[in-house]
Amino acid sequence: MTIKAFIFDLDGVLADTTEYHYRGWKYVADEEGIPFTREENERLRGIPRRESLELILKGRTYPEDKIQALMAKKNEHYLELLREIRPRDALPGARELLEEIRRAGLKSALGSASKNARFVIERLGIADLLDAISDGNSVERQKPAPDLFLRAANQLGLPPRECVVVEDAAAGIEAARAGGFRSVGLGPRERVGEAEAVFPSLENVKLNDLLTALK
Ligand code: B16
Ligand code: MG
Repeated sequence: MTIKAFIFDLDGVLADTTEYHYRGWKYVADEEGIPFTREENERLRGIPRRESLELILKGRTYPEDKIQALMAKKNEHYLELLREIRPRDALPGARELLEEIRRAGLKSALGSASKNARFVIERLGIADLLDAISDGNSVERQKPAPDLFLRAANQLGLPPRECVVVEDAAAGIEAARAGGFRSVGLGPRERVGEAEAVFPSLENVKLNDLLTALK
């Protein structure tokens, strides 16, 4: 089956924002006196804001207004850290691959759980290389539901089997498979081993490497 498009996750695939998400949540967790480590943050990859907070709270029950306040505080802190984000913060290989995909006449879309995705791609200077954008504001059901990627494919006018989802999170690979997409995982096999093909990152990865791995 011909591959006509790639749907990229943002955080951990195109943008080096994982540490900023960690620091945002760490700030909130410290204020609440809740232990929160980098290792625990790893499990929040691809997980939307509210579900991330629920995982951090580990069964502690807070009233709704407090939940809203903590999410707002994390986001404020995250946005503060993002003020410094520049084109050089695109992950190695990301821009080159987007450019190569465009030159080859294929399409690229964004499929990110983040509500800050548009801001980030503008700041990275890659918005013009994306033909469609689906983000945390676009659908109700987030990853591991396939809705975000299905919407992106729909925007591109392509069926899922002609689109490759590129993801760094287990929840994202699960979403890709649930939607009938081809899949590429970035990172350790323990995390993204369910993908059809796995690479450590996009560094030095050419379009042809992806197409060959998916044959
Ligand atoms: P926000 P992705 C995800 O983005 C992040 O991996 C995850 O850590 C974050 O909690 C989620 O976006 C929501 O982000 O708070 O900015 O709406 O990996 O799907 O691009
Ligand atoms: Mg991600």
